[in-house]
Order: sequence, then structure tokens, then C-alpha cells
Amino acid sequence: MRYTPESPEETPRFSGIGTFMRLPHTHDASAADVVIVGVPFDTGSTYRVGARFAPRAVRQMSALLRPFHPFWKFFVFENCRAADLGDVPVVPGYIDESYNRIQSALRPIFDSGAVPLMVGGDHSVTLPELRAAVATHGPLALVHFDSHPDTWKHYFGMPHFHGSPFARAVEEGLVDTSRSIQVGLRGSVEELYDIEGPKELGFSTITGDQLHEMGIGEAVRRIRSRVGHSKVFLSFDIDFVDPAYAPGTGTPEVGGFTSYETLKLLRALWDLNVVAYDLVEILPQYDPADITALLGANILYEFLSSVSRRISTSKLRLDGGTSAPGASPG
Ligand SMILES: [Mn+2]
Repeated sequence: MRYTPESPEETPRFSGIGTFMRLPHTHDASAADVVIVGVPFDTGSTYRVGARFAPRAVRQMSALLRPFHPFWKFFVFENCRAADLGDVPVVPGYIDESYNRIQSALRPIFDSGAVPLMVGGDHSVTLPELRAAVATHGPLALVHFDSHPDTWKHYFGMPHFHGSPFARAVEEGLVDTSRSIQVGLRGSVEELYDIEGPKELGFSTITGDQLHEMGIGEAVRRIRSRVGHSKVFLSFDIDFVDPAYAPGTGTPEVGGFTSYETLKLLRALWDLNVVAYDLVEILPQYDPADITALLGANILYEFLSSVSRRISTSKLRLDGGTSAPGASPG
């Protein structure tokens, strides 16, 4: 089997089974360098629900993606095998049981050495993703793009929801906060702790206001210096992006970032030693004209291209490490 997309010269892009970029579907992660994994769980949501439908919506819009990267100017599948593993099993309405099943399904993927691009789901799914990643890699640096820190202690006295995964991750020792950074935080909050809490836990933060002031270049410098050569879990909540560009999300916050700023930021971080990427909080039923799903597909494309470029430039070694972070787009 060729682990590349089907050719649009042989079958048109609107045809066939809807895998990511029309890649082959397999259950064997070890056959690929990068794997797409859907995590269709949204019972952790506190307001709008519907992120369970995001993996399908993003896959559908991903049919528009083409294999030659316009910025890096290379064929992303030339040295990189990619496959769509389908979705991990979840139990709608039962967060603890879903956590167990998500973690169990992801363990062999991390052990295979493939880099997963996980598409949720609400942000609660990042906790079992982190548990599975850390079982293979040990504690990870977190690079987290989001309007919200998701470090709330409880909700209705309950420990698990989409606002608490990083509070639990710190308690469980999954994340090295001294190497971690949260970027894009903004919007009204319940109390000052919601802004100061991440720093009390040891995270570095760049608020939305600060990011607008300092610009993408300075933010990239701070992120790179924060994580250094650490193994990274990169978690991207689509509400980092302004609702004008990403309306299909559960808890939108105004004053965010454009789709172009997002691409520029992610491209500049291509050579971080990321062992797992996730993309969460896309709600297709609030997404007119598939705007948000299209952006989501392109964000996954940047993740995939980053891994591919690390392989092509030999920055990704067999042990999963990378050489020194180097060139970034100007
Ligand atoms: Mn979030």
C-alpha cells in the first residue's frame, strides 16, 4: 500500500471514502510516520456541544488539500508515509470510561513511533491523549494555543470537563510546566484566578492582548526559548482563532487571531520536537459554509507538513529527538 493520498487524476477529490486528504485507512500505525486519529467525544463541553462531529467535518474539507506545500515548496509525502487510523472508541455521556478507552487506543500508536495528529472532540480529550503520550515519552512540554487556560480546578464539583484537562495534567505530573507555555488567553472570566492560575501552576503565558502587541515573531521566539529541545505536546483549541475566522466552536472569544496569523505561527514552530499534536473544539453545526472545518484541515496540514519537513531535513531521528531548532519563516 502507498501511504499517500489518492491521485485526483485517477479519482476526483469529491469521491471515495472520506479519509483525511484521501489517505489510506489502516489500523496499523507502525506502517506510517504520521497518523490522523479522530477523537469524537464532546461530553466534556459546558456550553455548546457537537465537537463529536468534528473529525468527519475536517476530513471532508481536507479533500481540498494538495500535496505540494506552498510555503516550504516540497511534496509533503515524498519522504513521509501518512495514514488515517479512523476514530478511537468513546462512550457518549461517560467521560471516565471514554478516557480509559481513548488512552488504551492511543497507547499502541505512541509505542509505534508514529506521530499522531489527533482531531477532537472537546478539550477534555487532551487529558487521556496526554496520559497515553506520557506513557511512551515521559512528561512533556506543553505548547497550548487557546482563548482559555483550561486549568480550572472543578466544575459543579466535578474534576473532568473541557475546562480542566491541564489542571489534572499538572496534578498527574504529565506536563513539565517549567517548559510549557499557553498562548492566546483572552475573554471575560469569573475571577482573577482564571487569569493568574496558570502562572501559579508554573506555566508561562502569552495573553491575546500581549500577542497582538508583541507580534508573531516575538511570540515564536518566546515559545522556542521556553520549550528548547524538550519533547512537546502541541494542543490547538480552534477558539485561539477569532470567531470571524472560526465561528464553529463551543466557547468563542472575540479579539482573536486570523487564519493567516495561525498559519504563520505554526510554520515558524515546524521544527519543535513535537511528539503529539491535537486540534479540538470545532463544532460543525455552528460552522456556516464549513469555514472552521476548512481551517481545521489546514491546521492539520501544517502539523503534517512540519513532521514531514523534520524527516526530510533529518531533524527527526529514529529515537524521536530533533536537532537544534533552526530556520523559521520570516
Ligand atoms: Mn480549550
